[in-house]
This record gives sequence, structure tokens and C-alpha cells, in this order.
Amino acid sequence: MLRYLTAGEAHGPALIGIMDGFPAGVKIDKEYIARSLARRRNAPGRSARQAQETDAFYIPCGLHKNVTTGAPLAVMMKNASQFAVLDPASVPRPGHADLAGMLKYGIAASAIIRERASARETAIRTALGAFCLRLMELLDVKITSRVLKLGRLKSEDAKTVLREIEQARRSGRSLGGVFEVKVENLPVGLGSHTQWDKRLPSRLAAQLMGLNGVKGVEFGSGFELAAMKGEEALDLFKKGNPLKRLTNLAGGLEGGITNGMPLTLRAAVRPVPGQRFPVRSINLKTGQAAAAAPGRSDITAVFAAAVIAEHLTAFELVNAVLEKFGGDSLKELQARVSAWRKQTKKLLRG
Ligand code: EPS
Repeated sequence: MLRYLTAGEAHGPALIGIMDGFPAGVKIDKEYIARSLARRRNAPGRSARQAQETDAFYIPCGLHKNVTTGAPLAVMMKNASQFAVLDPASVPRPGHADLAGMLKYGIAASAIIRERASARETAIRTALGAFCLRLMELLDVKITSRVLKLGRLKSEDAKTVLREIEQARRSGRSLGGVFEVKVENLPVGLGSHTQWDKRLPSRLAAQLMGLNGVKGVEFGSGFELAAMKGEEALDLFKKGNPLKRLTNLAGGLEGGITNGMPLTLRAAVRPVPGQRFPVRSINLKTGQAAAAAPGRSDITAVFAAAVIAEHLTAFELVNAVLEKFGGDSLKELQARVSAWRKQTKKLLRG
């Protein structure tokens, strides 16, 4: 089983991630991980903070000469922007974890909650996920993402998108959006219909819903399927090859199992709750009305979220691959996956 944990605060000294159960023999250079981090960091619509961060990281264990050893992997990343002292104010910002976190943990300063709840932590998840993206790539699986909607705007034209972000920036608004992740050439048979927590979409949704700002996840045609007639909602087999369908409304998953078609999922990201102007709040110490301090807010997180989601998806897919095929090294996995691909084709031919 593959698992990971992260630690670290948004403006603390460092972020730390540990991933356990990752196979040996995966060659990955620092540049590969740095590329993932740069894609996340340089995604459109981020705040001035991103210009300060370099996401410089260090891998103290689990890697020997750029090849994974099978031992737990750790990644440490320094924050460029660090706060020596945190704002002691007890003024929660609506839309954030502040209020619920302060009450839950009995903490008076909202900044303490904000520091861990911040999406800065997704930098370390992306670094860990880069290992998984690399492994899936070595198994000939391709994971990509794109933003389908920015606020109400449905356009992938870069100029139009940047103009919309600039307009929002000038008027002090933040924007949400919808992104899609697509996975091609997945082996058939990942996940299982036999238990709720073995269903692949259940596990992928948990990863995606664990991403800051994500408020909804759908697979294939998702919510649209609800309004279709039964027969319209079926992905009929192509003549002579049931691994190819005439449509892909189910998004490559049936009964919680990959069916050979591309896996597609979409997620809705809320507008960033941090605003550039003071927001009406309450001082929990005095009970008086107070203004929550404005932050250096991102305009939108949807482009960064799409990149992070590729990495979270890769993590869960590696988990599903390890569950089905086992194996401690890349060599073992590659041999088993390729044997399975051949075997499924043969089975279909009868
Ligand atoms: C974030 C607020 C902003 C973002 C940050 C996430 O940071 P700051 O409070 O320093 O302006 O820039 O994201 C990152 C630093 C990052 O690397 O993604 C928040 O409140 O979630």
C-alpha cells in the first residue's frame, strides 16, 4: 500500500512530505520534480507570493543516484516567505478553516489555523505526486489536465483567460472554475466493485476532495447523467472490441473498475476565499464586529489545482496498480502490467 503524510505551515521554515510503499528502481531526476513544482507555482492567477517562492527542495532519503530504493521517500522544501511572529488577532475570515479550527482546537489566534490550512501545503503534495506521475509514465500511462471553466468563462484561449484574470485582479475579485483530468492507456481492471472503499472513483474522489477549494467532483458525464434516459447513458461497445466504446459517458469506470477507456474526472473549485479588501467579521475575544485582515490573495486557484490534481490522481493510480499487480520494483511492475495488457487482449479474442 502506498501512503503519504505531510507537515508544515504556510509561513513556517519548511514543508515536509513522506511517502511510504513506493517501488524501487524508478529513475527520476530533480528537474522532473522541479518541473511539476514550476507548473503549479507559475499557473495563472496566483498571488505575489509565488514570485517569492522558489520551491527549492531536498530529498534526504529513499533515493540513491536518482533512482528510488523502495525505502520511504522524504521531501523537504524551504519556504522563502517566513513569519517569525504570527498575527495574534482572534478575527476569523469567512470561507476559511479559521472559525471552525479555532473552536475545534481551542486556539485564539486565527493565524495559527490559517497557517496549516493554507494551500501552500499542496507544493509538497505535488513533489510527492511527481514520483507517482513518473512511475505511471514508465507504465505508459498518460495523465493530463486542462481548465474548462474560469468563473463563468468557458474558453481555453490563453489571451481571453489572462484578460479575465486581469479584470478580476483590478476589481479585487477572486474566481473559481472547473478543471478536468484525463488518464489514457490505463490497464483495464484497476479498482474493484467488491467493497465501497475498493471502488477506484471513491478513492480518487477522496484525493480530489482533499484538495483545498475543491467543492465537487464528477466522473465522465457525472451530473449530466442524472437527466439522461437509461439507454442514452450507456457506452456501447465498438464492434469486435469491447475495450473501445462508441462514447465515454462513464469516464472509463464501470462498477468502480477501469474499463479500458480513458478515465476522465472533473472538479469544481470555489473562488479563493481570501480577499484583497477587509471582510466583515467578528472579534471572538470581544464579541465586537471587526474586519478580517485582507491577504495577498490569489485571483484564482483553478489552474494550479488542475496541476496538483494530476499528481493526486497519479498517487491513487499507483496505489491501485500496486494493489492489482504487487511488486517491489519497477521491473516487476512493468513485466506484470505488460503481461496483463497482453492477457486481457487475448481473453477478449476468446
Ligand atoms: C494561500 C495564500 C497565499 C498563496 C498561498 C496559499 O499565500 P500568502 O498568504 O503568503 O499570500 O500564495 O499559496 C502558496 C504560497 C503556494 O505555494 O501555493 C492560502 O491561504 O491558501
